[in-house]
Amino acid sequence: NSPETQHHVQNLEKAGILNKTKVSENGKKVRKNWTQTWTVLHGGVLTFHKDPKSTTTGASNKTNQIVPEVTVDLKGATICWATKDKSSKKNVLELKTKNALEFLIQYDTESIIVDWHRVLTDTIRQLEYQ
Ligand code: I3S
Repeated sequence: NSPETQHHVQNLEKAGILNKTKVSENGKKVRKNWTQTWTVLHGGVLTFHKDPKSTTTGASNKTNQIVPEVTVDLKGATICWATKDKSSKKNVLELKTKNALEFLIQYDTESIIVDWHRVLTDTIRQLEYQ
């Protein structure tokens, strides 16, 4: 965990809206539930936030609107382009975490998802050396 490696990972930061769904947990397939999520990459951790529209409480309470839903430690994770059998959508990434969670991440605009693929790949690679 050298200062230099930390510096590299800290430079790999990104945020934006993506569509995501969990597809599997501990080797068990779960029912897809695609939702739009504010996604933040920071310090080697990816955080999906709850869709403000989908929260049942405090829709009028601004402080409640952006709530972290899932945090994914990217150390030991893998990212790749999903094969066609994984989804009928285009531009789909498959993220598998060290603790056996699998997510699909998708966005219709290709350049946006290509950027996420690059930054997630670089982050995961950097974390290997920590
Ligand atoms: O891989 P699947 O099961 O065909 O995924 C689709 C379904 O989850 C569907 O919902 P229900 O079958 O639960 O009603 C979703 O609406 C679709 O979006 C899922 O497929 P895509 O190809 O969009 O990932």
